[in-house]
Amino acid sequence: TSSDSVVTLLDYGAGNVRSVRNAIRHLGFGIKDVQTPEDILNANRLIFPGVGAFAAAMDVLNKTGMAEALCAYIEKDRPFLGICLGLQLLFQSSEENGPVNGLGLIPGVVGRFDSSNGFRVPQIGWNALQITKDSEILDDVGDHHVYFVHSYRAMPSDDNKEWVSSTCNYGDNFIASVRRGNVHAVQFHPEKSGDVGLSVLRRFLHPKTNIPKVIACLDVRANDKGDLVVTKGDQYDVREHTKENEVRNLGKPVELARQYYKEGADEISFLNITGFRDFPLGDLPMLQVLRLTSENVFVPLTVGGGIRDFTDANGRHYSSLEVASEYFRSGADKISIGSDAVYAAEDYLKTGVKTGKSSLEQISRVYGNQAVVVSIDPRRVYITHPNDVEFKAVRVTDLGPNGEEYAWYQCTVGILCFIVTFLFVHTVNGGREGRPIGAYELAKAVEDLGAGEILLNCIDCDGQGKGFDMDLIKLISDAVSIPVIASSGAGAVEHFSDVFRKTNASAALAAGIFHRKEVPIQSVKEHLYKEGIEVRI
Ligand code: 1PR
Repeated sequence: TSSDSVVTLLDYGAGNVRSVRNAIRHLGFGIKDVQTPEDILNANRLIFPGVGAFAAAMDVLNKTGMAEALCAYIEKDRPFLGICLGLQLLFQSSEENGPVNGLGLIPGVVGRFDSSNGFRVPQIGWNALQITKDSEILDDVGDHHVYFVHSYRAMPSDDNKEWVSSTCNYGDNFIASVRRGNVHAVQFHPEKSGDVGLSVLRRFLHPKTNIPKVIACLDVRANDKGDLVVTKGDQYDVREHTKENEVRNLGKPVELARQYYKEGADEISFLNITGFRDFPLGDLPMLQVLRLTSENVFVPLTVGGGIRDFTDANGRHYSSLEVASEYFRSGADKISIGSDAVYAAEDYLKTGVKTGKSSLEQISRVYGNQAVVVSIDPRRVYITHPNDVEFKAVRVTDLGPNGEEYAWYQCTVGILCFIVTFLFVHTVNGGREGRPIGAYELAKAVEDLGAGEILLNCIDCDGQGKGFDMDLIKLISDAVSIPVIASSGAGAVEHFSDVFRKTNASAALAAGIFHRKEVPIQSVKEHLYKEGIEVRI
């Protein structure tokens, strides 16, 4: 477990914090218990579920030196979440068996509810919040009720108004939550407040990150009759292993894209892997697919395949920028570059000079980095020792066929051959060629050259349904700061939670399982949600 996925818990043993522990684990985090004040100072993220009585809690905190450590931690604006008494202790003092001094970070005195106005004390039950300022962790709460159990409460005043993020009415209009920078505290119990409570904890644990995306990918190509079909390869081989050897046909691109949009896909990618293709602008059907899809599919569309400079049979030169522009005009939000980005990265690494002339650089200069995806299509190459190659190697989770403990990931490009037929010269997709560059080197180089996102495939895993290549995805998503889309190998809903838990991928893409209707997109979303990973529902 990386330190990002561990939360430090301050449990001074005064009561039951089992539900808080369970909720944290349910959301996929490990727990480190505070033993010493240093543990507080070293925490990445600290949860303080105060339990028991105010005076007894302050007594423990003062005696152990934890009160001082807590104040230092909070004054440094380190991520903090106080719950219930964990909110009250932040105030100057409490009337509970007191007055007793608190940590003194927030102006105000914690007092007892007034039961004379007909409200039973303690407040034990569900109540709604009035959100008074942007608190981030409460973003999903809205009108939902949350669970309170307390007899004492802090009241909003001019002195503490910079802290108050929501109030609640129970006879008094009391403080339900506070927030300043990274410091949060809530009077209610998120661990007892159902889904909406879990969302509060989740938002504290995963601050400000984009929620992971699920992308449906349609590999599109002309079949032997010339119709555009959605196909799907096994390790990039898209032909049926029958006598006719035809291109596998899994449906019509526009129809499938619409269906995936309705089922909740966060993005749709079209990869034009058409074999016989003079050049993309001659490929009117693909432009038509984009036009029709974008009419009623309202999530981002990416298109890739064949984006490069091109000279046609009549000697007319088309720049990759013109090709991309045509795609954008037809409804694409992003274009994806594969082979041409490999050549650009190789040149850049050789010379150390950004010429500005590669497709990648030109398109990102005109349309912005966010519009340019680089598709990496690497193949795993096992080695016995990481120094056997000049490329970045990883220690593999599963050993190679000869017990090799390491692998590097060799980038490949589509090979174009020329076929002269009766009237025309066609380019043919003639398989893939390994290049002298690794996925790691390529990813870093294209980030430098202006790529805004990486679509990370893996030929070995493609179509196998055995899960993503975690070694590869970890390597690349840790190496670059642009978003990385994990692709190739999804076969079950668990593969998606795995990739988001164990790597820094921002999105996961699948093709086969969606096309073959083995796993609907909705089930993936539901599974992620159940696993405590936030998704767009
Ligand atoms: O090199 O710029 O012309 O781009 C070609 C594009 O086409 C690249 O993005 C490359 O990935 C893609 N491509 C080329 N040949 C194939 C093939 O299958 N023969 N498809 C191909 C790529 C891989 C993924 C696939 C995932 C998930 N397919 O797109 O969808 O592996 O599959 P799974 O969930 O079924 O495992 P250029």
